[in-house]
Amino acid sequence: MTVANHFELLRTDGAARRGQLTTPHGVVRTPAFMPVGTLGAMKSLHWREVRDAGADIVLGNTYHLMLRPGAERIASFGGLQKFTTWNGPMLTDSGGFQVMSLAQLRKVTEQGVTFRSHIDGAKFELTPERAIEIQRLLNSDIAMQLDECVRLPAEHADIDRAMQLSLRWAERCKRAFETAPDGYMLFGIAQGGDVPELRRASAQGLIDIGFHGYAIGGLAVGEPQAVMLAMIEEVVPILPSDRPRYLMGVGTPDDMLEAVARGVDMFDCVMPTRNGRHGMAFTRYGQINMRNARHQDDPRPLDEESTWPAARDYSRAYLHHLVRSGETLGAMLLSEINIAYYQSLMQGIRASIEAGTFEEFRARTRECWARGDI
Ligand code: PRF
Repeated sequence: MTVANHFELLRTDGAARRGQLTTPHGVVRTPAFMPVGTLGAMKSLHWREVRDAGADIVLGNTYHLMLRPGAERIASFGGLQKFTTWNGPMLTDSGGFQVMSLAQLRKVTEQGVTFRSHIDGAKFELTPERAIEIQRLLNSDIAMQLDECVRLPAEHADIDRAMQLSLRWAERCKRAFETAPDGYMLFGIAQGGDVPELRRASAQGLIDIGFHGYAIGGLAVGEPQAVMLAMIEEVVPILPSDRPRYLMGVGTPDDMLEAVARGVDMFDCVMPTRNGRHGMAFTRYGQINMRNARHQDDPRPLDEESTWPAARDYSRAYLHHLVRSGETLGAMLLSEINIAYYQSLMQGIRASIEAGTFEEFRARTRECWARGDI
């Protein structure tokens, strides 16, 4: 059965792609960065700020939301969009990856994964069918298949086993998703670690099943950036060019720029918000650690040319003081500044692809990062 397509490729520039994905809750301009609102909240930010910063779509997590407040409860409020007031597109991760990093006593079988909640030890089971059911209850615009991601480095046999299991789960997820209304999407996730032939087999297996979009998982899990980029280069040429490609859990601004240059359309990462809460600022001149004492008498803003007010209005000395004092406002300001930087980078990428000048944009952006903060 053919799978409906909600992605439109508007323009390419080299391997870089400018597109748009139409979801039940709105249009997503790609390349897109999805800020991570794991628990139905963007840590330290108002939804208004997330929208104003230029995000079209945000990410939520099956694992966290099934534990608290529970998928059925969110469904009774009309889904995540209504529950949270974020009235735009939402993608939800399927839970397997978070179970592996957070839950206790987890066990993977053919059937699915069983685990104990990291909150109160309660026992749960997540099968491919339940992962889809939960994401439907959340009213997620884009659901992800349940998969198993192995951390690198890993043995070939383990990578192979997890990749094959993920393919069987992909098939079960596809079947479970068949009753979803038109417009809602399910993405498959390619695994295969750092082994080129397993990566290709995974991508081909997913295409044979057929999805609305294709994610590349199992990367940024301990391997060097060069390996990650090499794996993207293995998978992208196999993927259908008329479907969106999503690199999961990535990454730094540099990772995203390089992945776009290789044909990736979507990203998500906790880095801008998490690092912001720890005193790190992302700017056009790279990452700046605001805890550093060199900022304590510095009257300059983080970036006087930024389109984001907080990056222009507050002195580095004040931001340094807030971070050092553990003031909530420090985490709030750096989180919004970082999300705004990530979104402005994506906006710059999109505009340059449209203008056919992505390579110049990439070179200029890299030069700026290399110059550093002076
Ligand atoms: N699978 C899922 N979610 C993920 C990953 C994955 O491999 C990654 C790996 N970078 C981040 N988030 N389901």
